[in-house]
Amino acid sequence: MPARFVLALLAALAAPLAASACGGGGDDSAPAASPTAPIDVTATDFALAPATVSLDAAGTVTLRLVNEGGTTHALELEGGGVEQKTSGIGPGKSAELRVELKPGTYELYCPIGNHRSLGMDGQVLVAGASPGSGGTTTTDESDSGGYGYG
Ligand SMILES: [Cu+2]
Repeated sequence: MPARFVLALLAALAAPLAASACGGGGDDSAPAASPTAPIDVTATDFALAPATVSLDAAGTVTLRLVNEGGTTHALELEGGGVEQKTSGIGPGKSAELRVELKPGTYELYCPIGNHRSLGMDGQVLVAGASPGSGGTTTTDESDSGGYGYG
C-alpha cells in the first residue's frame, strides 16, 4: 500500500474524532476536554479552581490536582460509595486521582486540616446532575445548553 494512501486513510479516520472533540471549529490547537483527558483542579490557599466540575458522561476520569498554593494540599472525592484521595501534595507539585464515576453529585475537597472549611470545597456533577445542597444556589438557565470547559 503506498504510504500516501495510508496517510490519507489515517486522516480520514481522525477527522470525525477531531470534529466531535472541538465542535467543528476546525482548530486542532486548542485541547478539548474529553472523558479520558485529565481534568485540572488548581489548589491555592485556600480554594479549588474550578470548584465545580461538570462532566457530561459517567465513566473513568482523571482529576489532576495542581498545587499552586504555598502549603501542602490534597484532593479527595467522595460520594455514591466512592471515597478516594491523593496523598499530600507539596507546593508546585501535582498528583492525579483516577476515579470511576456514575451519574450523580460528588463532593470534592481538600482533606488536609481545616482547609475544606476555609474554602477548599467543591463538587463534581456527572451526567447532568444538579448542584447539590451546600452549593451556590443559582437558578442560572445558561447551563441547560451544554457544558463549558473553558
Ligand atoms: Cu488544602
